[in-house]
Amino acid sequence: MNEDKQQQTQPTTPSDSQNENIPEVGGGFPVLQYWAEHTLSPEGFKLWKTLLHKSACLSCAWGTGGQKGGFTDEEGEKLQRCMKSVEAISAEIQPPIGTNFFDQQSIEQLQQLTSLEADRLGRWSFPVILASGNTHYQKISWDEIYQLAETAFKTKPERVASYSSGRSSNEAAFLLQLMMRALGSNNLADCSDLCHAPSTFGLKQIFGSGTSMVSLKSLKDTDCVVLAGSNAAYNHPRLMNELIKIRNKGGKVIVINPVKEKGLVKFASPAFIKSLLTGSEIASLYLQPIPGSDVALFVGIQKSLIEQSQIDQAFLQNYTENWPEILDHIRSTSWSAITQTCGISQPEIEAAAQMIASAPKVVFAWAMGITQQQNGVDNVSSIANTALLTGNVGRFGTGLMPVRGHSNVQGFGSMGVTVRLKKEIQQSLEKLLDCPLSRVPGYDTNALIEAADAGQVDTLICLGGNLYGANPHSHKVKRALGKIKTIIYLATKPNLGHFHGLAQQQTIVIPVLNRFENPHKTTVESGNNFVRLNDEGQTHLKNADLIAEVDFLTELAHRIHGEDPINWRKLQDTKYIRQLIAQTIPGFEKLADIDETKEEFTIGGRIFNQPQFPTDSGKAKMFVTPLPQLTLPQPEEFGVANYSRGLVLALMTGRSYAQHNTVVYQVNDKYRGMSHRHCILMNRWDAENVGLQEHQRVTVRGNASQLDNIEIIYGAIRPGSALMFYPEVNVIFNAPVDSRCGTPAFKRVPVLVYTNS
Ligand SMILES: Nc1nc2c(c(=O)[nH]1)N[C@H]1C(S)=C(S)[C@@H](COP(=O)(O)OP(=O)(O)OC[C@H]3O[C@@H](n4cnc5c(=O)[nH]c(N)nc54)[C@H](O)[C@@H]3O)O[C@H]1N2
Ligand SMILES: Nc1nc2c(c(=O)[nH]1)N[C@H]1C(S)=C(S)[C@@H](COP(=O)(O)OP(=O)(O)OC[C@H]3O[C@@H](n4cnc5c(=O)[nH]c(N)nc54)[C@H](O)[C@@H]3O)O[C@H]1N2
Ligand code: SF4
Ligand SMILES: [Mo]
Repeated sequence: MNEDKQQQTQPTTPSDSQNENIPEVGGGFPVLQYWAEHTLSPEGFKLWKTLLHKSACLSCAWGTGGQKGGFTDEEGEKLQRCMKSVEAISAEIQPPIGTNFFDQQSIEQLQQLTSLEADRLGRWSFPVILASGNTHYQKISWDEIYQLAETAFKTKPERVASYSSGRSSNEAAFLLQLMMRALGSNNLADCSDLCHAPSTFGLKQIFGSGTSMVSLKSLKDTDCVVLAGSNAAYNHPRLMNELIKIRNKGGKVIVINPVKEKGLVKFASPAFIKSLLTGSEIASLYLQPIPGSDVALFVGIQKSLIEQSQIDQAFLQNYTENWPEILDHIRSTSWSAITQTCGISQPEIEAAAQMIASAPKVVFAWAMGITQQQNGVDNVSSIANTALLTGNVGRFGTGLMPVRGHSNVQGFGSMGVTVRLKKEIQQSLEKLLDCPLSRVPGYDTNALIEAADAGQVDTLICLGGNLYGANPHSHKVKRALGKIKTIIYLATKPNLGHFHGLAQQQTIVIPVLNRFENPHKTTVESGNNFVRLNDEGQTHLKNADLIAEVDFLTELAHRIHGEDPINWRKLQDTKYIRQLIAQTIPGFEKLADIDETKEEFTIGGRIFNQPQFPTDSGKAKMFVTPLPQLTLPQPEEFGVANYSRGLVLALMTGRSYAQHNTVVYQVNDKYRGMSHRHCILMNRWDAENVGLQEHQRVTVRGNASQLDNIEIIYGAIRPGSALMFYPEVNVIFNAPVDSRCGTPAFKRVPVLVYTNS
């Protein structure tokens, strides 16, 4: 094993690709151009209609739209809709898949499609089945579906599982878990297991509450944002408006990211004319640590705060537990261990500490760079410790803010779609169902794949998402899903999971209506804990045979469970589901009469403007965060017999500019100069050190398999690390998970990059 390179002698601000087409700033005119092209195109009318519909944006959890109109945020600010929203809507308003399409396309042919091609097939518009031995998906009637599904659910409860993705409504999510728990199964895997589970787990054990504690209003009041492991310029563009405003009033933004993301250096926001013309500076300080090393960096910041006598001793004494242990750990961790682990020099760490100490109010925000690590929970704890040491929690304008993913992923967790159900919810569900819930622990996503691979799952229902594409080690996932007897996918659009994630006996795809087409009112929850009400809508898919998720789930539950103690069919009116939610889920009381009041609201008990927390003692409980031991395998360990040039790197896998998770909208990433999906972003120094060059084609090998013909692109990325796009890259590696919450280490994948030529 070899230590990650220290790179003290290497360039810390590496040069970009020589491609002169790369924009100088993130955002800007290309965004407006995209808006114009789409909103003025033949589909423009449908697009505008949807943008103006009273429903929350489909895309990310920053949350725009709802009752105040498509362009308004929860503070009533206008012009808050980004291009990602248009991208998501454009994909949903595609024409339907033709009724005889599957007669002509065999499953083998469909398996050749790329993610983008699969999405471009159009909308699912009639239910289909692929039975074992058949080569083509075939149309199937609703009666047959319910019969097959009912039979499939009549197996041992532990052998039934669900997986879900956070785009469906709170109502559908609540029904899903109620149906599963009524059956006696806690197997409620969810995309959050692959995403922010370490945030939820970490925050819950420290503060007793697992979500962001910062409201949008409070964020607007802060003086400093620490943004770690997030590429908000791509994935939460409207957060950029807040960062610009914070900088404009003299505040600071500290970015922590091994990649110097263009839009986090400078961003041109279409919301402000001046910003659009000249671009706005975002990062006041940009630190590029070694992937996976954030704990070391935060412990370094804490050490420097102690050395500068900048910690808030009174706050620690009054409002936290375990602080003496934390101080001991920080003091006994040497500067050399810190700088060697994270690769950031002591003066840079001290500058960050100074910036945090001198800001009256600091918000700490993070995303996947922090959570998708083997020590993701420690990462979150180390950020929380930094906030607590400086008294930046429990006060307006301060706090911890995980930047969530899918537009309703947080709602799924609140609704009880989780393997770690809150005690209060468990008790109220037991009352509702009039029986104890099963005590058999449920499968999270990683456990689900393992259980399926061990032949322990008979039936799987997927409420959205792409279980196949989202997980590491695609071959293994395919094999595991192939051992499940029945898989039922509820989906709006086709994705690779529907063609590769096939069950042993039957795979059924149910076409569903999305949020803005739903005949029922629904609700969702943003990452800022704000609940939005979505109005009823209509689909453009005339003569198609789609169903609302709630209608399918209630009918299925009725067939499985009968009418007692829940009258499932009555729940087809979503108003009654909201009443059950209001009864059973703490903080959602206002949902009981939201149909009448139309009042969107912030969930009670989540935003802390006082340092009192829902823990047993009322204090925040601090956790020691050991420094990670970051090693990379030797080249020989990859089992490649011989190669002429190559090196081992820590690969980060994530999103390009134009994709939403496993769904690719455009092949190129113009802000990183990657013109197609089969590129690896590398540092020039690394490449040239072993005789590789930009644009050369290489093989990238992980611990599961390899991808050939990958083009090297130079980027402003930390030496020793690289970046590639998922879902394609998921084929090459099996990732270790954080044992506390099962989240795979997608952001630190050891790979051998080599060539024989
Ligand atoms: N347009 C668009 N919007 C989206 C999504 C999308 O796919 N497209 N997906 C949604 C979802 S589900 C999610 S979870 C979010 C994802 O949003 P993000 O978390 O912003 O997305 P990622 O691309 O996974 O990675 C974020 C950043 O982490 C950095 N990083 C990698 N490793 C490390 C590390 O070890 N330390 C630090 N400090 N940084 C690191 C990467 O360089 C990258 O800039 O976005 C949501 N919004
Ligand atoms: N290597 C690597 N892998 C990763 C990640 C990474 O950074 N690197 N990130 C992980 C993260 S953060 C996440 S969240 C997961 C994402 O994993 P998933 O959530 O499982 O995947 P998505 O690609 O978001 O799912 C898209 C599909 O959802 C369906 N869909 C869209 N809207 C609706 C709806 O309203 N109802 C229903 N029923 N279906 C709908 C469509 O069929 C669409 O094709 O991927 C994870 N995988
Ligand atoms: S920032 Fe997120 S929620 Fe807001 S408009 Fe953009 S994609 Fe939608
Ligand atoms: Mo996510």
